[in-house]
Amino acid sequence: MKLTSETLAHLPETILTSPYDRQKVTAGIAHLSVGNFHRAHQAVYTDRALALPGQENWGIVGIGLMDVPSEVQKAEALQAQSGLYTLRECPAGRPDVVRVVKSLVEYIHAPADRAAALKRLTDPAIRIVTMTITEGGYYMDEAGHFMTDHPAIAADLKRDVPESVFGLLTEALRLRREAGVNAFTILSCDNVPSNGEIARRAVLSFARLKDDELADWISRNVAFPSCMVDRITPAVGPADIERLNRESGIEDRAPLFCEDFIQWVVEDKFPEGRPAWENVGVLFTDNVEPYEQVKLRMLNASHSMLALPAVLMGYRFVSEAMEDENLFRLLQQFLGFDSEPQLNAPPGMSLPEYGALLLQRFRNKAVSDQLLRIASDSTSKLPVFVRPTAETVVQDNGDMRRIAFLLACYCTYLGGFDDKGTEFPVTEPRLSKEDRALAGSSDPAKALDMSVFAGWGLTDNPEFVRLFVEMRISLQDRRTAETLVDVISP
Ligand code: CS2
Repeated sequence: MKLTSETLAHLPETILTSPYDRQKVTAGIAHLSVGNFHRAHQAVYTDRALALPGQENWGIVGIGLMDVPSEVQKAEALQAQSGLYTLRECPAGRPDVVRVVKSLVEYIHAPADRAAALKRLTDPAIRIVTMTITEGGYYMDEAGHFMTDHPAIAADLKRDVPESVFGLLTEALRLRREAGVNAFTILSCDNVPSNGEIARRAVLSFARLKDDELADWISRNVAFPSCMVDRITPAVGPADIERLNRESGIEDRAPLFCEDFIQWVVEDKFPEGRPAWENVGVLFTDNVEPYEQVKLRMLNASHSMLALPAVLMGYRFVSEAMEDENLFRLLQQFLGFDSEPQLNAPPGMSLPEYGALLLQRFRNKAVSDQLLRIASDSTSKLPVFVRPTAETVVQDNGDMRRIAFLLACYCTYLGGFDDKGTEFPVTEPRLSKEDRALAGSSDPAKALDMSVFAGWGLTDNPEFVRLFVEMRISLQDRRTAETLVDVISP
């Protein structure tokens, strides 16, 4: 059965839907960059909220931003399906649940119709703009300043019709101000600490380069709440599409799968209103920071700590790598000795329990998340997920083996061959040529001059430099598994 708004009423009973009449739903949220994670997370909470009374004006209009073939395909698929898609939630040891998510009521591919995207963003009905533009998408340098000189930003400043996220937001806000329409709230849903503040800094910096007065207006009128988001959502390849459709019996051109765990902690700062997300499992708080810190520095950092060595060891799936006793111990030690001691637990949360739960989530075979998905864009992820922990360990002259090992694995991973000599794709869109050359230099210490490590203070500690060089040589001469044995030994 093809998935369309016509077939929605005739889905098999095994497929769940949130109980509301989609015909009555209008868009109140615009989401920029509709990745898998958005469709498995924010769109799901909103899908639940739309079933509550008085919520029908909080549908989502998705806006795709990237002009690449995969995004064009996704746009075509979602447009043909009126924004509908199936989502398979995969708990460990219990049957999967398949639902059709209905909250995405419209989809615009901005590169194909920039005017339509801008028009939607200036529509007074849109009161919240959410976005998932990845860690590196905020153009922050190592000191936390917006990269005003970055070629992508400089190019967008010259365009009449903007193409970047910040150009689009600034232009939409300018048009709203001109038309006397209230500003929307901007909610970043990326894995970045203080994502609200970072989004504010990026939007204001961009706007300031265009028009000082507009920047002042934005700073007075736009709210930028922070939030912590969590749900493991693997990439979906052609074989997954085939499998998911075979299992669900639905012909869906954009199906998804994810774990059953889901969490969203949001700062309650929505002057233009928001869906009743608090009634469908979202936690609202005045202080998101401790939740963000714990999630990024425990879960995301462990993901990197696992993925980079595991890829080199020839593993391709997270659950498979978690069965390697030594990798498992590496994560336990990283969590227990490096991350947890540096963190404050949010109210009612136990860090050891949180750590144990995340290891259990990683072990979930039904999800079979891809290590290469996690390893990709490590150049943007390591400074966000690992840097704060690494800085403290190195500054305190603590046991620096795990950090040195991870960073050494990152450099080897950039070479694109695992220990068995098998080539794997290295997706590092933000790695500069200079950094690539430093990582590949015959002098292993040179890699510490890469801009990805700028500001970490690593070279201030000679013992760290010694360890890092030792790890790099060991990775080359003895390979990853043997090096790991030394890292986890007492
Ligand atoms: C992962 C995240 O990409 C990564 O590095 O750590 O995508 C992770 O799966 C999500 O943040 C889970 O909420």
